[in-house]
Amino acid sequence: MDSSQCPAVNPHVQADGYTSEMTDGVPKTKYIHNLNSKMKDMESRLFDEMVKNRELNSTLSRHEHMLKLAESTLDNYKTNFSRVFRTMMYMEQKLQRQRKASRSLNDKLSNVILDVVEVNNLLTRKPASSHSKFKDKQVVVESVADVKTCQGYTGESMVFVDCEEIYAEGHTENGVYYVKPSSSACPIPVWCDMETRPGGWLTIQKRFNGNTDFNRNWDAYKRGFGDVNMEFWLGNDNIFLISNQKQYELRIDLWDFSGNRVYASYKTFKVEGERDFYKLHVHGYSGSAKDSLFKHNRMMFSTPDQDNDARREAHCAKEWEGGWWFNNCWFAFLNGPYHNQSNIQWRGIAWNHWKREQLGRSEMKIRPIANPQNPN
Ligand SMILES: [Ca+2]
Repeated sequence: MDSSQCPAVNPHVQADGYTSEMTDGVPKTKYIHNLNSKMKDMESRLFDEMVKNRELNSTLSRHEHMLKLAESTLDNYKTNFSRVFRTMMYMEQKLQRQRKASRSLNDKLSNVILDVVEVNNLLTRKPASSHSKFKDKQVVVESVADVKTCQGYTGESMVFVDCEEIYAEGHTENGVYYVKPSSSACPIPVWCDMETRPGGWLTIQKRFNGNTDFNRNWDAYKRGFGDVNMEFWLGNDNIFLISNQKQYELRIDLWDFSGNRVYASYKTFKVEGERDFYKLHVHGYSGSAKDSLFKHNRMMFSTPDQDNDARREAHCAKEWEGGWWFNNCWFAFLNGPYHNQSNIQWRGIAWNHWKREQLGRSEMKIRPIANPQNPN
């Protein structure tokens, strides 16, 4: 048979139907089949990745939401913390104010307790001296602190708290009388000036001849010294007790060596107790001596052994040899050494606004204000 008559056989088509045309050494049909297979595989994996991506996006969204919630909570915490912090600061300030108020109350309470203790100390009693006849005999200044019992005192005079009450009872003669300050248990001898108008002046200091030494220390000025009939200092404790039982005025009489006399009057007078160093309170000057005491108002008492003055670089009481309410150091000074002459350099009794010389006599005396509500 003629080969040309035989059906044509495609040399690239094999029995399984694949053409034998080759691509990259693989029959083309098989190559395409492989590609399709790979494509499907990739599509499948792409689909899986898309699913995973959606899940990741969903997770991310949840996390973002949670993060926002956390931020919001944190903001709330910050706000609350600021509020709590401000509250704490407010409470701390309030606590500090309360502590301060508590300290102030404690101080006041301590002062009250000290006052009570001080008065109690002064009320301690001891036997008192004779009380029958006082005039023209020596009567030593007696401190309330030294009076242990009131033995022998039964008379009416015991009830008088100052010379003004004695005067009001008709005793108009100058002299020594016993008065019992209202917070004291026993009487003390005092000199009552009944002649200086309007009468009833209780004398707390008197000097006229220099026989009594006024250059003394704290304890002597505290208790008082001298003879009530002569020269004396009544004692800071006594002055404290008497001047605090009512409202008192002060009168100071001064004489020079020629017998000239002036006076200084103050509407109010009071001294504080020992724990306040017998601080002086004196106001409302009038008189003929001019006011030399104003610089001594609110000054504490100083003695040669206690420097409570306002002059830092000096000890006024030691320098001027006497106890007084020194400032820096003085305009008025009535307790210094007695010089029996006018002497500009050394003056123990001095009142600068009257005369810049030693004075011959001085008296300090107090009486209750007639009408405390209207002292004028
Ligand atoms: Ca000083």
